[in-house]
Amino acid sequence: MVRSEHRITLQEYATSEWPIQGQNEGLDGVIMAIADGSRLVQQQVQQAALVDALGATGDTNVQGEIVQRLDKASSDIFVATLSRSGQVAAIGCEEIERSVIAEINTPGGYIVLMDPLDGSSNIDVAVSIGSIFGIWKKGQGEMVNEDSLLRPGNQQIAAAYVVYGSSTVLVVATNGKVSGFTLDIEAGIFSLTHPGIKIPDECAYYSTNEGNNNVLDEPTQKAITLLRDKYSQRYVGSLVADFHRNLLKGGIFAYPADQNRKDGRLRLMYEANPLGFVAEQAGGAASTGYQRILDIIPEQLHQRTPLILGNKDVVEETVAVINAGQKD
Ligand code: FDP
Repeated sequence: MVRSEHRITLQEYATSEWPIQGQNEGLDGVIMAIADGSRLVQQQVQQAALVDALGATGDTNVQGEIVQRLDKASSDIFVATLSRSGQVAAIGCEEIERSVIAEINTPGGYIVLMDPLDGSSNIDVAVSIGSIFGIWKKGQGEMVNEDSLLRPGNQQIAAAYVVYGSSTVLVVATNGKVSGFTLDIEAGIFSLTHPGIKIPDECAYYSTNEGNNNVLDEPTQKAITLLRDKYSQRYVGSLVADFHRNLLKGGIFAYPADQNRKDGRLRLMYEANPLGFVAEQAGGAASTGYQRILDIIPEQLHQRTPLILGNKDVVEETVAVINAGQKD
């Protein structure tokens, strides 16, 4: 296959774009560690069935969910690459109950919260899955402990996610800039393929689990019906893949609270916050239905939240319908 032109590699982009004006020193190291880890996870995802790595470990995670063998492998891979970068003071992870604090408390450094493999139910069936990362900077000289991870999303300085789909794409958002990089699997190099991502003004899709309709309250049901009347439905069932499509094509993802999940289904610190940050940097929005996701003051590492995410106008309209209904 003939390659059209020289593309900027992630490494080239990282050294020129991050750190930004002398700030965020070492952020390039964190992003490169995520890229290194995702290359290894991509290989495992691709090979899993051939090397008998599919299926469950037999354990459940802190939320009582079944841990897939690839969940565990991905968690180990990213903890290793992030720790090796020397830039990460603490890691919070969906698969690990307590946070992982670096042995040496460095004076600078970053705090990373991650869902190492999002979309567990799709692992065994060759459907797109991904990894999600929120990145915070710790204060100069600050010693981190477990509570240091409980920072609101509006303090993130960057967020990233990877989709392992028909191609492997890494999307990185920093202040005001969202860029996508595609992995050349043969060369093992990510190159810039999606510069300056902005959510299209036009909303094409809505993504929600319609099977939950009967357990939604009336205002939320009404909001979902309005989405159904206007847009096409696309629901992969991996948040990261649904979000990626909606980011590039225009769309809204909704996993609201319902009778069975009063606090919602998705995790605040390593799903909603990072993707909310990416959405906002790309011109979109993220809400619980009542509050901006990034303004939530977290209480627990693994807390859940309702999530309405995507095109700003459509998120705002949906939130307005939910709120109007509550006042009736
Ligand atoms: P999964 O449990 O398979 O990891 O992170 C939770 C998540 O997937 C999201 O990726 C996905 O959007 C959602 O749950 C799917 O939930 P439903 O099966 O209830 O639709």
